[in-house]
Amino acid sequence: MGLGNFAYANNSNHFLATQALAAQPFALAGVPFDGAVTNRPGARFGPQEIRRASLMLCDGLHPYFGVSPLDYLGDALDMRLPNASPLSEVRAHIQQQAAELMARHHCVFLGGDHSVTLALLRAAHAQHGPLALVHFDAHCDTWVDHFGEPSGHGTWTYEALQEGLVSPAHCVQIGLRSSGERAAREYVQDQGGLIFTARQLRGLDGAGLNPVLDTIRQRLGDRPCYLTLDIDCLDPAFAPGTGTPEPAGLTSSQLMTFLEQLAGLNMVGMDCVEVAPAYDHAELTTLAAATCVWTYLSGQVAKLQGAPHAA
Ligand SMILES: [Mn+2]
Repeated sequence: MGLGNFAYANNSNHFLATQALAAQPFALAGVPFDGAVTNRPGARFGPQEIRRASLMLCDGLHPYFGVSPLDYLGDALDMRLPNASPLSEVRAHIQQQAAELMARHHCVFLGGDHSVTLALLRAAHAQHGPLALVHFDAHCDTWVDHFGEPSGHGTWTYEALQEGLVSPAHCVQIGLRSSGERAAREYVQDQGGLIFTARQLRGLDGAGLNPVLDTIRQRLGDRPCYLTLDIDCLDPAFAPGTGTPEPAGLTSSQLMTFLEQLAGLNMVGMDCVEVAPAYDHAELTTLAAATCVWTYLSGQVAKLQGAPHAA
């Protein structure tokens, strides 16, 4: 099978995978931390199960982009993280390890809960300056505290904007629908960014999403862009294995349309977070996550190759 899938590459005894990473333009890394969740823990097991679910994605070309990312991809395995230290210390570890990888590769990180994204954005910002952000989520993640604690998996977007990591006008949130006070739910819009709620996107798919996609492309332009995918943006029918599921979410095909059609943005990195395999059924969630990561990587490899769907 060769270096046939993310799972295969995750075998640390696999000589080809470990040797290949150094020269590969793209790298995958797990961030197995879930110490900042509000509700159900378990996302620390996301990386290994997403890799396992990638097994069948690796036999051929992506159906839209017409490429396979595997010849361009190495697996940096999972970050070594403390899991009983204050969140600020965990994030410092994540940032340092992410910075080292980002200096050498275009990276995709597998969470972990969404608190890890703040550390990843700090590393990306150090390299690229204020970023555009495409943020798929059921939740706004702009709460100013975490149920009395200063930070958690629902505060990172607020913190990223406060720290200037993300340019407010170039921040777009897609799929929001959870309960919450107006000030938090509409914070990004109040700062000048864009929000497309799950309700606004109901019934829109394929070409029906073109006006939304055009608006996003025009707004974000060619600014370095980070994409963060909280798997709970999907309806629990498509992704039940997550800590904080919210009914009436995006469909897999809606999300795939976004990922395909936004590939032409100036992407500098991605994460896929909040996959909690213990709550999954029939690998629905890990398969969705693996397919999303594969689609993102295929889109970026297509650009590298000058393939027709890259724009
Ligand atoms: Mn989130």
